[in-house]
Amino acid sequence: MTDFFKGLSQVKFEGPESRNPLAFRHYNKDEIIAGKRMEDHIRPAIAYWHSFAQEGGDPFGGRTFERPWFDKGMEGARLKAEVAFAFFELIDAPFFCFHDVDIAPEGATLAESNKNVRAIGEVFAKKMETSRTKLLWGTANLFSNRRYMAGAATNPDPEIFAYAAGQVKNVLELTHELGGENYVLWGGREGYETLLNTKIGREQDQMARFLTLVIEHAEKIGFTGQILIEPKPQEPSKHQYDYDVATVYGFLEKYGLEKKVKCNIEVGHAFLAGHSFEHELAVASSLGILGSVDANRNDLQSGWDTDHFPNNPGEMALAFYYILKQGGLGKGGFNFDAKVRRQSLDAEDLLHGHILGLDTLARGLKGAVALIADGEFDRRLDERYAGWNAGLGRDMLDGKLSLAEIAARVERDNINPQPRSGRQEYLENLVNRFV
Ligand code: XLS
Ligand code: NI
Ligand code: NI
Repeated sequence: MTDFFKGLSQVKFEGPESRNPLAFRHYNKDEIIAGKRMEDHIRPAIAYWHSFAQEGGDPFGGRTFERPWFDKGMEGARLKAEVAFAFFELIDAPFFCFHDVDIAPEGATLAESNKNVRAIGEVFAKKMETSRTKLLWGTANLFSNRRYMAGAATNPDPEIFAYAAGQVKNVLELTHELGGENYVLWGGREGYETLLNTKIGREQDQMARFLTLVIEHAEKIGFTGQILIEPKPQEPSKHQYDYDVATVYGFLEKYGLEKKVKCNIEVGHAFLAGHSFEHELAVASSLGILGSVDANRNDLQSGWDTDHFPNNPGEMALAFYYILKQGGLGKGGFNFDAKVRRQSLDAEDLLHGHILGLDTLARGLKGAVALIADGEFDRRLDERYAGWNAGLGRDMLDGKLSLAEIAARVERDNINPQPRSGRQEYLENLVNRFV
């Protein structure tokens, strides 16, 4: 048992009027919305790394958090697992996510590291017999250790590719054994710092080979979860091969993997790529590769992937709009890839962060459901493109007319199109009614 959360009890829904800071005001997991429990729409997950491994450091100073499991090797890792599952219960989380290095210390060899990960995996399995918290996804950290400074799959040294494969095999199998519903590959250092020492085509072939090996192994062991790539444009590598959703799709298609892999889209990464979060979701959904979400936000003034907890219901409403339109995230969910700030030292700060995130998602979800139920938003969108449903529009789309025939049609019918308002402000007002 752990007394890390001494004095704190399970966070409950108390409604918007509640003055209790340790209660949900909007997140009400069992409330039925658009035919489904709120929790089943959101499928929220706790990120092991940010909540239990993060030390509160920044580029100018190290650890600010004092956690009784830090620097204590495997004994600390076991305590950390105790604390993690106690937290899952306090926040009533249906899911969690982890990297191998978050859960267990690295050993001197791959075999030793993997053994440590497996030992904590056994602790998880035991805990999960009685806990309701399931595994949304597992992943291997192929970016922190110095061996990965020039990439994992895309490293010029094939032995590093091989080492990474040994790590991924272990975590993929553990993810499968724990009933994980997805496996994520974030290409942390799959990119380059300078072109002067880099062969881009060579490295991309390596990355595709690695991904293919992962897919094949997943099939071999009977893992039926989603394999997800998490796009991010910079940081840590100056140039990353998984820049954004569209880039990832082009990569997947080039290597014939677009039906086997989807995307895990992170709010802060979308922003770094110069997009909005909803843009990335809409693109992924239109390409059929919207798999899961990393929920957070960036500090918009200082930039970078600051992994704040989400606090913008309006942004989340637009996100949910695209998710609901494709019928939900399926096996995916909303992983809180978010951390409390380095001055947020206390155990209860972990609760405040997740309450903020969950209430924000709940408000976003409700807003999107109301927007869709009202119908005007979709109607307006359909009307804007109605010309393509019949006549000239239909014929051009269906390939019935050549360029010359289209040109002739314009002259014959004296087509002289008149510009129409895009009604952006009207639509922004419309959305505002619901969020
Ligand atoms: C880092 C990424 C990372 C992935 C998992 O920016 O968001 O946390 O989600 O490796
Ligand atoms: Ni992430
Ligand atoms: Ni990130």
